[in-house]
Amino acid sequence: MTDKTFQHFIDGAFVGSREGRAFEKRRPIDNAVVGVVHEGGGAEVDAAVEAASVALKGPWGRMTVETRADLLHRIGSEITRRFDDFVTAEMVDTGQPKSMIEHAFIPRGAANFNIFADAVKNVATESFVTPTPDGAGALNYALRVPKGVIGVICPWNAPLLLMTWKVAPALACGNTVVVKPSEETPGTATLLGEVMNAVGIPKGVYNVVLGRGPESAGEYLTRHPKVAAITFTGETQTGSAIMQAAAAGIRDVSFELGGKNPAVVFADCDLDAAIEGISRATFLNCGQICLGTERIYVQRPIFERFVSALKAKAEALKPGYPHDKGTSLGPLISQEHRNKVLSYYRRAKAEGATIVTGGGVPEMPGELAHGSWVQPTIWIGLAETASVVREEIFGPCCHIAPFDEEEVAIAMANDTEYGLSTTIWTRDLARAHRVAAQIEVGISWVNSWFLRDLRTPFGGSKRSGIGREGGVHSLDFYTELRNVCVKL
Ligand code: NAD
Ligand code: 6OD
Repeated sequence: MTDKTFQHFIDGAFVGSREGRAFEKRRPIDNAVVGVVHEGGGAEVDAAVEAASVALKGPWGRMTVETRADLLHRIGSEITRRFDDFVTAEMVDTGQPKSMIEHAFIPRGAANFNIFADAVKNVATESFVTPTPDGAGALNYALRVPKGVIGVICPWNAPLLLMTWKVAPALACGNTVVVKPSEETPGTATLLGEVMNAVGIPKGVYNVVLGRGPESAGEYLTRHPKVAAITFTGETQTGSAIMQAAAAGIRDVSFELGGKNPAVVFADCDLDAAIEGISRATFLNCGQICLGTERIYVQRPIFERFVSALKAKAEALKPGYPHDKGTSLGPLISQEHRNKVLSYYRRAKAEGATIVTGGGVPEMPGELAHGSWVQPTIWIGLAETASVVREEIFGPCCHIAPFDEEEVAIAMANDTEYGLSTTIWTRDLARAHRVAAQIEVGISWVNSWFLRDLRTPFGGSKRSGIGREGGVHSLDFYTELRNVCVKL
């Protein structure tokens, strides 16, 4: 069944690839072909970057901040008005449960535009009065100016949320964008093109070129000399390739990359709350959340209770059709990703793990038997050197290890090349502050997980990223500060 053609959105219009290059879009629930995705190359990227460059000099470039902010609010409202279309597009692309997409992902698409529309109107710049020999002084003040054309490269795991997290502040600051969504998830990025036209965003401000990464739209976009800055979310290795491309033009980058996030659970915690929070952190979105937990350290007195309670949570998850009310677990994004996750399931066994639950593929009925399903999986008993404890798997799985002393838990949590997020569970507030300050990550949650305030700095340490986005940090990345010095 091939019922949809996904085209690029360039200069306000949907267009196909010039050379007719395209690939099939398969849905993860049953691996059925549900559409054809046009694949962009050099010609499409050139056209999109040209449209975005021209738009900078048109009405968009002359618009006041207030008018721009008003337009951004209208984008937020239009996403909300077309809520069901966005939910459906994301459900087809990712196969995740409708209830989760409705509650966690699509509302964030609208919220991203609303929050940055407000933020950009309220951001101040610095000014200094400088003494001069004649005593009259000089006044320095800084202007925020857009950087230009921003290249936005996105992953597949929360397509609308992650794309708009970058597009909204970029537009709020007066830039234009060329977006390259993941080859796996073309749906919501193209739908957003319709929204842009509906609310009157000038043509060329928002462009989408579909395609893959290497030797395809992604690589051409990152190498394009007229792209002023690149914002990327995805794998650390891909970040490294993009950084090399950006180096050629000395372009700025903002990177949100991989993670191998630890949870630290102290014996004095509210155990029910910890189980609830960590089961979301490990299994939500079938474990395909960069902030998710794949390593859990539990203080010895509650270790057995914790393991059996998390096992019960894992075994209660119900895989199935996304729109079924009882479904609480979706598939992985693709057969390729499933092969990767299952290779870690085999490796865990070979490395000597005790499998608490899962470790394989669930039996699915009918057409679902062809989908990218895996069982939620918990291991114990591995050394900290085991590959499944060290490498990002990006699936619904975790290793749980006991600890005795706080310092040991901190050391184990920090023994990784990544540094994105952690979740700490304790009733002792002094300990919570102490531990949070010592774990080497961009984001620490205490007695919670994925609780977001969009004004706060978001990003990773070590190999989990470069820079911070969120609130004023996004505005800093998407603008250039230009100092004006006036002799008085
Ligand atoms: P990926 O790096 O494979 O792909 C991301 C995007 O980059 C895709 O659009 C892809 O086509 C493009 N791409 C690939 N190679 C490229 C190249 N050489 N040049 C330009 N573009 C290229 O990542 P993924 O598999 O889509 O997503 C999963 C990864 O993303 C995981 O590692 C996860 O941790 C990470 N992630 C991080 C965050 C965060 O906030 N830190 C958020 C979500 C996902
Ligand atoms: O909440 C966010 O702003 C954000 N960037 C979340 C990332 C989720 C990763 O899968």
